[in-house]
Amino acid sequence: MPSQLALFDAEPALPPGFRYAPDLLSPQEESELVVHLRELPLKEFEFHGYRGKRRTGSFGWRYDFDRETLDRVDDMPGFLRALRVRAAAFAAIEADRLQHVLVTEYGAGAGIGWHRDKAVFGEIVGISLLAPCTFRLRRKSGTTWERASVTAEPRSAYLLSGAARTEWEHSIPPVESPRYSVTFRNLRETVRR
Ligand SMILES: O=C(O)CCC(=O)C(=O)O
Repeated sequence: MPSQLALFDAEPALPPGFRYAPDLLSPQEESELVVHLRELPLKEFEFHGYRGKRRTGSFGWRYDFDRETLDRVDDMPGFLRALRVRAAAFAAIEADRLQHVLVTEYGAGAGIGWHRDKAVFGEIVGISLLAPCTFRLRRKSGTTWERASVTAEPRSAYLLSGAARTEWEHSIPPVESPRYSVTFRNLRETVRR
């Protein structure tokens, strides 16, 4: 029988469909990627006039939050296509099924609120660079929330699929120093154009 202390100490289990790999990239690969990411023409994220303290850029496809449309945009540059191969291998998805990528730059003090990604997207593979962050997950359970979290370390990858993708929300509290995330998403069959 586990002791009561052990029960209180137990971390809530991560939701089904969530996978995490701590060292997808080497420090050298991370540095090279950051050089490329800093050259991208990222724009301040804005949603119905609200500024999210993040800068973002999309390739392949771009979701327009104001118009609620998915639009074709420039193809991924070579360095993101190479990263996509690594992301796809981790997620056991064919690389060309990850047709969209979102690059997000979080300045110190920036985070992202609770949300589920738009239904036009299927699985999500996120790669974290520079600062670590707490990747939080929650799901409504009666009148309370089931919660789980993981530290997304620099150079790590996470996969959101299954229930973790469709039933659970995620959020990231403000980071202490700059962080980049590169999130590859696949388009659901019904919206593929
Ligand atoms: O930065 C991340 O890893 C998560 C990004 C995210 O949740 C989003 O852009 O919807």
